[in-house]
Amino acid sequence: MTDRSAAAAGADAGGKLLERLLDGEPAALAKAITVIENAGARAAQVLAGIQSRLGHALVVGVTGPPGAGKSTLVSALVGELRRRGKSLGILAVDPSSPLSGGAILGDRIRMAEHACDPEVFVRSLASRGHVGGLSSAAARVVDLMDAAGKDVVIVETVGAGQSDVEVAQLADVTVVVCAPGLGDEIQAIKAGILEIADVLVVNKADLPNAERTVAQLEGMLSLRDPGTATVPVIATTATEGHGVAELSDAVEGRAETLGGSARAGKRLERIRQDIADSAAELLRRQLNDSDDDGLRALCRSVQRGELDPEGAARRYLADYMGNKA
Ligand SMILES: Nc1nc2c(ncn2[C@@H]2O[C@H](COP(=O)(O)OP(=O)(O)O)[C@@H](O)[C@H]2O)c(=O)[nH]1
Ligand SMILES: [Mg+2]
Repeated sequence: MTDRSAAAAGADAGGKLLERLLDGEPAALAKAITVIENAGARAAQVLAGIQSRLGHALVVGVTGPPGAGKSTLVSALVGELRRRGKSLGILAVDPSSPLSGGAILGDRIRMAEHACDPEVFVRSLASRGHVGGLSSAAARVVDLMDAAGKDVVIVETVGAGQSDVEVAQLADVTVVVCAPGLGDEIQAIKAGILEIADVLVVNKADLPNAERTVAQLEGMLSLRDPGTATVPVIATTATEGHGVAELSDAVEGRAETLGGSARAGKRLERIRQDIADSAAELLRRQLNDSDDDGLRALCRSVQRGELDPEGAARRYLADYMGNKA
């Protein structure tokens, strides 16, 4: 095959894939996710092709400490939202898992009850090998699920610091889950996680001390925003489905309060962040590979004490932008 006919065949295959993806075909969605995980020209083509079809899905982030019952709760929430007629995409993100390609076994088992439902699409992402980092890989998978027509996309992440905040940036509504008797649950929540919560859940309400945990959280919230109760605290027993309808109401209510324009604004902010990340990455690569005279001269200036590294960086950027932008 000549280069040109190979490129044409690739474009055709990409075009068909895009069409099938936008029709919501589960196999095409799975294939498209693999394509964008592998990056390359075809990935760029798929990502460009979906941009005008984004913004339909409500993106719900679910985070909290390991063992709080997030996956069990997500499965119960999926059941409730299916009864409300919604189609769903679920993305489990585990920054600590070295497994690739998506088998987070426990989560798979917990989602098994939805395995035969074509309106429920489940995918896992592990930490390894994503160009541009885990959170941007997750954002792209969410976009694909959105483009495939899912009404709600749920992103579950283990509460492990930075990942929570990144989920919050990805999500329209962020649900923070904790459980009584996890020991450090309140500690984890104090460490910034409260700031990102739109809805707080105390799961395992069947265990002792659940009410006390609810009261503690409500106390912390009222200290933060005296007189306002914008973040509801909901007790659930995910294993029994208790409180799940109330949680669905809270999530859907929050989405309504937020409105379409706020969600579009969040999306623009995310795109801005993606562009900034890509620009920083390109510049880093350019600098690492660079052997240009300008950069070498700046190094010598720093060595002679004429400039500090930040000043040199500013000068390099000014020259670089002047010449290339
Ligand atoms: N008693 C009780 N156990 C639960 C509840 N929800 C989940 N679990 C159990 O807690 C464990 C951890 O659940 P999982 O969903 O994997 O938590 P995750 O790590 O936050 O995703 C599992 O053994 C669940 O069966 C609940 O409401 N009550
Ligand atoms: Mg889980």
